[in-house]
Amino acid sequence: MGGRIVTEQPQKVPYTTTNAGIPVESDEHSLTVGSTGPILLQDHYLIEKMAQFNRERVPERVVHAKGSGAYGTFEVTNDVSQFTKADLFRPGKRTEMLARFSTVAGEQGSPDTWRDPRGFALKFYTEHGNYDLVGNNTPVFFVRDPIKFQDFIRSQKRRPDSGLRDHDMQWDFWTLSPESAHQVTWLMGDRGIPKTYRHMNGYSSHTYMWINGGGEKFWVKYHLKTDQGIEFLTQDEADQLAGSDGDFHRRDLFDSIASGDAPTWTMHVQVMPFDDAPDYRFNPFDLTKVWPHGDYPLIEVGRMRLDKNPDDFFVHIEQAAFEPSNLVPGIGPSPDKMLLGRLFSYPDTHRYRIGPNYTQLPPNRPRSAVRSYSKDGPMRFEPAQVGAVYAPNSYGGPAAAAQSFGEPAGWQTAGEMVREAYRLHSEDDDWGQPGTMVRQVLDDAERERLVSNVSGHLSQGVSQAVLERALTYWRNIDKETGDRIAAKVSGG
Ligand code: HDE
Repeated sequence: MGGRIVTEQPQKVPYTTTNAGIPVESDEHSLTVGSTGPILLQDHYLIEKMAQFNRERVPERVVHAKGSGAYGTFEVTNDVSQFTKADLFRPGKRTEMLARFSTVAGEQGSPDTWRDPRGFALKFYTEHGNYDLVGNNTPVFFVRDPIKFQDFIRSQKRRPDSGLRDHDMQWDFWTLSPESAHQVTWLMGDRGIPKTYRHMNGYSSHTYMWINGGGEKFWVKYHLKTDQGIEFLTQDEADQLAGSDGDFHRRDLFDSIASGDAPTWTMHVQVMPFDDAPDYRFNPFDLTKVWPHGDYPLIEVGRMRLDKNPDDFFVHIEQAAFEPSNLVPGIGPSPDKMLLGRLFSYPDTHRYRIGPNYTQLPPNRPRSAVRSYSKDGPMRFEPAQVGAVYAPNSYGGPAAAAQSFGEPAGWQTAGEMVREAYRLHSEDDDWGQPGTMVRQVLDDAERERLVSNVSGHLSQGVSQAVLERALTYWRNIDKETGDRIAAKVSGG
């Protein structure tokens, strides 16, 4: 015993317990027969630790796997009650909310600064249940039909043979899907790598319906403009950061909020009168198009502020379940095919990824009363509403109140069943809006970076046939830009 070093007394901390709250005997030594073993099956705590560890993961999101989020508040700053009766947009109203920002194609551990659209998912805990606005940092998307989404995503993720990402697959799909041109132009420009999550805008992208207190309907698109200003990273800066700090955006968001520098965004909407839709110059429900602000100007709605970090990332952010089908009274879907596909897909993915009772978990639990007739299932922990477990009943169970809230949907439909692209409006083409963006929205320096980003991308593993198609694709968007990309790719 003579040489034993006496260390400082450790600080007094509470005792460790098993998951059942029972005090455990050691954090460091399993129970053995003698000091050389064997280990005893009665060491329940050891077995619990190993078993729990094996079950620590839920499947990562099939897209948008890497993300970061925070809680905050949305406060209405303008009176839009003439367009919607939704309680969260009532003048002066404050609503608690959750936001999650993400990259799309990378896995959970992938670098934040890879070129990609960014997810911009919001959940508002309203008086009438959760309202989810699940958008991106760009106002358009690569495809306009949900039947193509799975193929699109596979072309952006990893090859089945090598497990590598592959620019040839990406350009092959894009150039065979000209409707992607507008989104690819956004992606290859500065918006493809925001400086931080705080320095990007959010968009509903889709058109939604708003319904006012008198039952009048409007079509709307949401824009959340960053109050921090839009900033971006160059390809070189992003490449450096991908190596030195893969969690750069996650760290920035968490540290900003922790240091009291809460980021804010101002929400605006574009509002289209319901009857304008059929004769507008392009299909207003086409997700590959924006509505020019000259036609439908921005109207301010309110401000969102993110000021509370999660105290447990897995509980609050990994298990956060956003779904475009969460629409509250005063807000409905539009006939956008992509949106309608998404109404099915998200709750389906949550049931698989998290479990059928995912709405009882802290980030997903409505702050308003839940009186649904669903019951039981794995990990259910909130007791069913007392009264009755079936409807209709004569024992005081809840009864639906359609008359008070009104049906959320409600546009007229008629026609033959068809499988076809939008083609009824004069400007339902694929090249017009990206061409306008390149020529009229971007300045010289932005166009220069676009040319450099595209040519750099095309110079990495793209086959000759796909490369030629890609040059035609860019010449279709804008002849001069296409020629400049061609010159740069061939070393000019
Ligand atoms: Fe998503 N998308 N998506 N998406 N998406 C998912 O949901 C899907 C689309 C978006 O932070 C998944 O929980 C289909 C457009 C965001 O948790 C999945 C279609 C837009 C997030 C899914 C689309 C988005 C997702 C993966 C075509 C922008 C992350 C796991 C019809 C307007 C939300 C999950 C978060 C996540 C399906 C297209 C945005 C699989 C089928 C367009 C921000 O359900």
